[in-house]
Amino acid sequence: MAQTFEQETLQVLLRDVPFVTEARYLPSTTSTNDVLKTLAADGAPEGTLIVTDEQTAGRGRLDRKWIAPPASSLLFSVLFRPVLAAQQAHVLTMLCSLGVRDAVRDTLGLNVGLKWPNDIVHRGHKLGGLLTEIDADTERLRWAIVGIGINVNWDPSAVPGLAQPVTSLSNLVGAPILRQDLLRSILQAVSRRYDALKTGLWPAREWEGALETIGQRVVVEGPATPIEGTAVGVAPDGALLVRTASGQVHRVVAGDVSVRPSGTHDA
Ligand code: BT5
Repeated sequence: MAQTFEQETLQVLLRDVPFVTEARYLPSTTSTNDVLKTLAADGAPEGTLIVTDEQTAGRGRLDRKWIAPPASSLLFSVLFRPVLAAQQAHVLTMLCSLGVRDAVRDTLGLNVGLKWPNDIVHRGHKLGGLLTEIDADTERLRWAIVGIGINVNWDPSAVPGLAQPVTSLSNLVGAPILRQDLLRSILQAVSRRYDALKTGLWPAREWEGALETIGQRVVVEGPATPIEGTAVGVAPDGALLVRTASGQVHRVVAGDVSVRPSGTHDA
């Protein structure tokens, strides 16, 4: 029987990417993170991948919405079962965002940057985001899901009410992009980087080097009083180091905070 386009794509992923153990394509779903959470709780193996063409409840952090017209974007989630403590989970966001960066460079010849803690950007314009969600006991993670959304073949710049300037890969390269090649390349890069992590190679310095945030004046807003200062680096666990006017360096952990350049306002 003839295979659908999606089945062929997924089989290529299973063949070419050692990390991917099971792959499922859903034409439309609520949120790939939500689907994978249910599978993770039921014991799905590390390397399970969910890919969709449309989300009816795509999410960012703090239940913010992730917007993507049908078939315009890469929308997928991958399951990790790493030997890590809960407070180390951010390393998975680091390695996946670096994997996206590798793949965009390798397949499109384009250098994208990152914005602390979970954005893919190009000169301050957001083109993708990662949503890492975990389940853990006191000792270690039971699972971590990294959901990735990337604007590929659409122009998001006219969407009202977004928190920062936005763009897409097709806007940047000036041509439509084959999403399946990019997806395969991202998963291959993530697979390589995850193997490296397992041998003890922590990607914090490389991630810091890719962050457009470093050197910028920032305001960190969260549950506590806002901190204003200069982003001077990241700690090995991914915490942002912000030096205030008094010279004191604050550690800001990824979580319920937003970082914006000083002098601008979040929508
Ligand atoms: C993120 O959150 O950037 C993480 C987005 C993760 C989406 C993926 S898609 C696959 C998987 N399944 C899901 O349900 N989610 C993941 P955050 O840093 O909180 O940013 C959210 C903010 O980005 C929103 O409040 C908007 O301002 C903005 N935004 C929404 N859609 C956007 C888009 N397509 N491009 C750029 N910015 C967008």
